[in-house]
Amino acid sequence: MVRRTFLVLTTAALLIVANASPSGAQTVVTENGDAGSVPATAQVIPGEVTTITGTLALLDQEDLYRVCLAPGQAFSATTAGSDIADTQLFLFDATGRGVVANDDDATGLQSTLPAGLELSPTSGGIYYLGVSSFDADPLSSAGAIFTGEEIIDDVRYFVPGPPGGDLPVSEWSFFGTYEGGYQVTLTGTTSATSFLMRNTKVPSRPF
Ligand SMILES: [Ca+2]
Ligand SMILES: [Ca+2]
Ligand SMILES: [Ca+2]
Repeated sequence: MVRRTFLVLTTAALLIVANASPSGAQTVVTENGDAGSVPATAQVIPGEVTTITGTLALLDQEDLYRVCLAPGQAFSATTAGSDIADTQLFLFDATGRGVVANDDDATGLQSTLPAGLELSPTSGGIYYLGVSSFDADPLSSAGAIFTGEEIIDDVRYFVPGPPGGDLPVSEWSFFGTYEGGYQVTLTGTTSATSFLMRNTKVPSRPF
C-alpha cells in the first residue's frame, strides 16, 4: 500500500513536471489582482508565456510583468485584439532601465514589438514588460525615460533618452485615459529556472 501510494505520487509528480514546460504549447498567464508599476511590484512570470491577459483602468494605468527572454531576438509582444482601445508596450531590462517601446503599431492604436526588431535585446535573461493605457508613460527619478525615437518600416519606436533614460523606472505619468481588458501575445520567452541553469557556470570541484 505504501509502495503503491509512492508510485502514484511519483507518477503524479512526473506528470506535473512534464506539464510545467510543454514545448510549443500555449501558456496563458492572467493578471493576479493588479500587477504593479515598478520592478519591485511587477507580477513575476517564472515560466514560458505566450499570452498575458489583464485589465487597465483609471487608477490602474500600467501593469508590469517580469519575464525571462530567450537569447537572440525571438522576443515579440503585441496587444493586437485587445478590448482596450489604445495601448502602449514598454520593455525594460533587469535593472528596470528602458530598452524599447511602441505606442501605435502598423495597423492602429494597439502596440507591437516585433520579433527580430533591431532595437530589441540580443541577450536573454530577466526583463520587465510593461503595458499601459495611452498616454501613461514610465518615468525615472530624473524624468521621462523613452524620449528617443526611431522609425523602422514606417513604425515609430521609442528608446531611452534624456532626461530620465539612464535610470530605472520609478513611477508613471498619470495620463492613461483608456480602460478595458488587454491581451498581450508573446514569443521568445523561456523558463527563468532553465535559463539560469543553462547560463550559470558551476565551479568544478577539485578532487
Ligand atoms: Ca491591471
Ligand atoms: Ca497596475
Ligand atoms: Ca497606442
